Amino acid sequence: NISNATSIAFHDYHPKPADFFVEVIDGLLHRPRSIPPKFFYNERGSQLFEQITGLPEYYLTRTEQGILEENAEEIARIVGRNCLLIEPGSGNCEKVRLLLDALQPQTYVPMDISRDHLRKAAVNLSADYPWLDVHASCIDFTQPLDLSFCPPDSQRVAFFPGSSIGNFEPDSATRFLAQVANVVGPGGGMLIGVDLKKDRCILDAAYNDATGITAQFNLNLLKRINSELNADFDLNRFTHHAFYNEPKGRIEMHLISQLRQAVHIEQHTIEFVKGESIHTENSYKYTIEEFQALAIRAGFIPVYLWTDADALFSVQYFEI
Ligand code: AVJ
Repeated sequence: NISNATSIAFHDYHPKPADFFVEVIDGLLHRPRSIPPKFFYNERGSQLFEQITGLPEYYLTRTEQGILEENAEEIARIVGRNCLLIEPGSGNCEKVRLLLDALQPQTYVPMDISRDHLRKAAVNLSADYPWLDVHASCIDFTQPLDLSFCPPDSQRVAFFPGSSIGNFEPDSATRFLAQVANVVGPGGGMLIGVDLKKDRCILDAAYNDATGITAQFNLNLLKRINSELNADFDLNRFTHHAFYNEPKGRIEMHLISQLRQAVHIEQHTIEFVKGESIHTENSYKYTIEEFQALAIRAGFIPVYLWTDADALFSVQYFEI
């Protein structure tokens, strides 16, 4: 399982693929109805998310990028060079590029469940960073990660950008970070992008863009269920609804049934009353203090953090 360049290896942990049908049916039969946000990202969904990251209202991606770019040297000083860099859910491996020249890690371990995307992304990255040892690992990041292929003595640092942590319920976020802590071990670190609490108008706008790309992104879930699970959702009878739930500190995305209707998925019939919602995503926002407290519960110690001038977004560094 080693590809043809010397600086790249591919490790397959054979992650169990999600059962789209079972999870969708389960989510739709329970009240309140829901669909897990991980299913947004089919080819069309990933394309739409790409478009979201370029929207004027969606400050997250560009702000995090700015923070990483402007502070790359300082981040490298604080994190330390020559580390072994692990990225759970590395996707296209684009964000890590902002750090590699400054950080000069010895080894980079991109981890993703999507085998083909991982392979492509790792090959592209390796071509641009021939000095870097890339160990692409096809794994579900809830699976235990065996890093015995890596130099044992280098400091392990996890990189988890994009406020992906916002998709977890705070309790599962704590459990997930505890697992990360376990993987990086004593002396290890974690560099994580966390979206911050702010004026709700800014948050509401980021998930209700004027051009309706986020609405398309949300509705694409139903399109995907129609084409992959042989369902008959009428996309004109559901509307995108996103709002900041202030008491819970999260953006919620829903698809709202515009009328009383029945939808069929294989042998199942799901009846919606007018105004009934399918909850499709939570995106938690934290204050710096709240997130540090969460990371501390997971076993981390806050070391340093960076934000933009408007304190929209944070990149936080922790150690064990
Ligand atoms: C990829 C989970 C960070 O929560 O902002 C963007 C996903 N949803 N617009 C986010 C998303 C709607 C995004 N994350």
